[in-house]
Amino acid sequence: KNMACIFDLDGVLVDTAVYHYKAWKQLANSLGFDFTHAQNEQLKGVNRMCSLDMILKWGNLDKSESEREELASLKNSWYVAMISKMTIAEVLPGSLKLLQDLKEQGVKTALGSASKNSALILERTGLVDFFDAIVDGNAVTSSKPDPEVFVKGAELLKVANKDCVVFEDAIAGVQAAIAAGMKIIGVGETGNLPGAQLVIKDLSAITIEEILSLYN
Ligand code: B16
Ligand code: MG
Repeated sequence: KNMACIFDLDGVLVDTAVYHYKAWKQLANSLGFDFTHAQNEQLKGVNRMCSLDMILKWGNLDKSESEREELASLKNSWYVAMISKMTIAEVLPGSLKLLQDLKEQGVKTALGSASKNSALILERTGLVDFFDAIVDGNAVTSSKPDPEVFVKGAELLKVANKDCVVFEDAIAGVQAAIAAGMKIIGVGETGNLPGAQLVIKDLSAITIEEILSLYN
């Protein structure tokens, strides 16, 4: 079957969500406020500038365009310092095995990430060679929940949207995949990701056969 798997990066393949959280929290604290864990959930999958705008709103702060650019790049410098030290050990359980199996069986794969730092992360963790197409924050204009990132991936793989399965940990990402007309396997806690066909704890909890059975 001409189907494909499209993987989100942060929170699905690698454990970088914790670094985003630390860096945003440090930024908010430096501005004199804090935000909750539940609020942080809303930032997942959302691009850098949109995340900053949400955080500034929570802190009731109004910043000019140039101040916002500065704050975003400050957060990014902290984040990049953290991910520059990442190792293969931070690849989440089951990711490597599933990517290997998909490659062996000739199932097409794409990355569908909002991050502009995906190249560094893929290089640090040795995952780069597993993808037939890479679509990240540098390749799109609209942030998840807009479907652009996944639609571009399907186009590059020459697979119909309805024949793509998206792996996502974020509410915004699940919404993007729904808008693209794709199937969704949620990664994380059940109940947290309405709209997913299936929610698994991590990629060690799924096989290619189970992925293919979503089409029956
Ligand atoms: P960057 P994903 C997303 O990656 C993260 O979940 C989100 O928290 C982050 O703000 C966004 O990437 C942008 O990342 O600042 O590195 O460009 O989950 O879509 O792989
Ligand atoms: Mg994610």
